[in-house]
Amino acid sequence: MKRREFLKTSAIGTIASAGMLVSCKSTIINMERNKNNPIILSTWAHGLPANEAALEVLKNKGNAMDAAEAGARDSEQDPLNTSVGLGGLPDEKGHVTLDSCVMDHTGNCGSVAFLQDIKHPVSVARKVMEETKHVMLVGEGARQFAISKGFQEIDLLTEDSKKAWEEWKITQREMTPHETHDTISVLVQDEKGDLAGACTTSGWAYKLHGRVGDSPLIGAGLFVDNEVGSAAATGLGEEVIKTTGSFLVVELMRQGYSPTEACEEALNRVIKSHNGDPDFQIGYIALRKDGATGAACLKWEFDYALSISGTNKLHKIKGLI
Ligand code: SD4
Repeated sequence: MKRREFLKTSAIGTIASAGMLVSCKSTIINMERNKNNPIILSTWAHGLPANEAALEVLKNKGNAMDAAEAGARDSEQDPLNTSVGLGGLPDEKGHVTLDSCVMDHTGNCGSVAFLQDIKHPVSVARKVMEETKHVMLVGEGARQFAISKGFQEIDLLTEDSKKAWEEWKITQREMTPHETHDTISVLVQDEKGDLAGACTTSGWAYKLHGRVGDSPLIGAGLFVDNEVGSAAATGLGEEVIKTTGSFLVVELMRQGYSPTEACEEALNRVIKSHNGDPDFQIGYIALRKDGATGAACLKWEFDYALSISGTNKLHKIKGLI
């Protein structure tokens, strides 16, 4: 087993990590590879069934990427989840438009944005990663690519979502993603210790037609660095994008912050840029290479599901402000 030592030196010092040198702070963290593998960490309460689906894949010899994809698919196919895939609330024009990305332990990634009529955008994102030279496909091009790969076209607007949209049209009340949260992000560490992640959403309910959030953007909605850890976001995508949130969380872990401290520090920057009083939600989850996990949210409450050592449990945390 490889042993990594993260050496935090004073203010701008160095981290010595098996030959890797990076700036950081003081203390030594032994980055032993986690022995409690596998670990699955997912956003919100529907992270519980997503974790189960991911675990099943791992039990059948799937790797971290297979498991993260399976977890995300579980939410995508759930018509009762109004923020993901089938049954997702539409944009202002009544179109369900989907954003998703995946990233594996090699640093490879794939993404789709503004994708319509396809039930499993996470699997299309994986195909972009594995079967094209590109990272990201959007809109009609992404849809055509999906169809060319055998994905079925289906109407994702359920009767319930249509009804909700028709009611919204009467008032056109401004909503934030927090009112209809439930984007699923799944972070997995498999038995080999490899990390991978997936993120998938229908985004901000009743958004402008064409709006894309953080969830398909590598570094914003999701980031995986197999040396250090992985992180993923939920909440107001515009604000996650402005701080490249998930990348920031992983970089802070590289500098020696614990997963929870890293999530908090990333959120502190948002709090500062909104004069201490942001009126929206962002939640981060983080999984470090040594198996430490953490999460934080800006306001109100946030739930995440953690599956570790055979137990899959929902954890509730309070906002920083
Ligand atoms: C977005 N981040 O499109 C997503 C929304 C979300 O829980 O996370 N909802 O901005």
